[in-house]
Amino acid sequence: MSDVSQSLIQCALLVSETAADIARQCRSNTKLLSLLVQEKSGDDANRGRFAHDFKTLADVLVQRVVAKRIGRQFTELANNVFGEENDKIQNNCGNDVTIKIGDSMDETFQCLLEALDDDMESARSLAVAAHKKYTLAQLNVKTLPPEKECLNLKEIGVWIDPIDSTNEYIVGTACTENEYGICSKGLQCVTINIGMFDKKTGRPVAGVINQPFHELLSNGKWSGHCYWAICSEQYKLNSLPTNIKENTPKVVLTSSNEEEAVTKILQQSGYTVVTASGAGYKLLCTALGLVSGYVLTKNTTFLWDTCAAHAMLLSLGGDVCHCVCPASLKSLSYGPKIQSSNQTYCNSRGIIASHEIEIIQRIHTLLNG
Ligand code: 2IP
Ligand code: CA
Repeated sequence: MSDVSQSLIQCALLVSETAADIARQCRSNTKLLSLLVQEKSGDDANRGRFAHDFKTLADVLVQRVVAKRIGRQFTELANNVFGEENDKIQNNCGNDVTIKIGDSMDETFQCLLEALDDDMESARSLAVAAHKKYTLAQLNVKTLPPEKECLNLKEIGVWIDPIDSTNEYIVGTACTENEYGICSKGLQCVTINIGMFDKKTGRPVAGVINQPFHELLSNGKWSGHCYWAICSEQYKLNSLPTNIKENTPKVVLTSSNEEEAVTKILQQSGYTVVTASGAGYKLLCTALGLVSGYVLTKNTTFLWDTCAAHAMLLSLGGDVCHCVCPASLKSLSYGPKIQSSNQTYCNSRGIIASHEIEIIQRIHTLLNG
């Protein structure tokens, strides 16, 4: 298929696989990983959640690759693709290098060479990965998205979370699923999230989540899985399992950082409370129907963590709402990045997410009295 005929959701899904491949390569190359784990500072850091917040070359590179590919194929969107990370990484000589994806692989290679202190082999393999294009047939996805999604591109903005659960990504262990099919931590909690929203209404309209470390194969390599959804005026479509509502256990996911008191309230109302890492992963588990919902009372997630999964939950008839919000139940709303400070884009009242509005209403009442 030629790039020109791709829909935005197809493009996002395909570039999420390029991103997943970069994430897997950086993870499997210990040299790359140890060279490039860097602590975030100032407004960029998620201080509410981590005493030390890190980013890796994979975070920065993935964000640039996704933004470049979408902006190139859909020029209307070129200035409307936003991400969690800034585009700089410091090399071992202490110089800030701005990561740029060139029009040619060689330009990207030259840039990576500087970031990687002239490590030719690593720079070349990452440049090849950054320019690699997949076909839909190569993806591990349940169903393929439509060729036309009828979105008005002039009104769309995109939020990218290049590597969600960076801390689990750095630690790099494989985890075993619990009885609900959920990993409480580990590489399985890492997701790449690409969310599309309507700039006028603030509503998510489409989303892609790629889980690069979905399954550890017997040869020691990881295979990924990707998911997509559209929730526009014309379509409510997704690649998620069907009939999830009938089979969902009365389980709620929370952060390991959540307040005891919140867990108690949920338990007293008959919910089993399970913790897992990664905001994107917890939202994905909710969209997959593994749990009834995800509750967070803290200000530790951002628009890029929630936008893609929010579109998925809307496509199922659910939602993602503000949690600590006694006056009323309100959906999270999305807007473009106009300031550099990450705190501006924080979901500061926490979140309640579910594939069923009634569950959100029940939990909202429980927690807000
Ligand atoms: C993080 C990541 C964390 C999450 C935090 C996010 O994003 O998803 O795991 O905390 O809210 O902002 P928790 O695991 O407690 O849910 P990133 O890894 O992109 O910084
Ligand atoms: Ca994140």
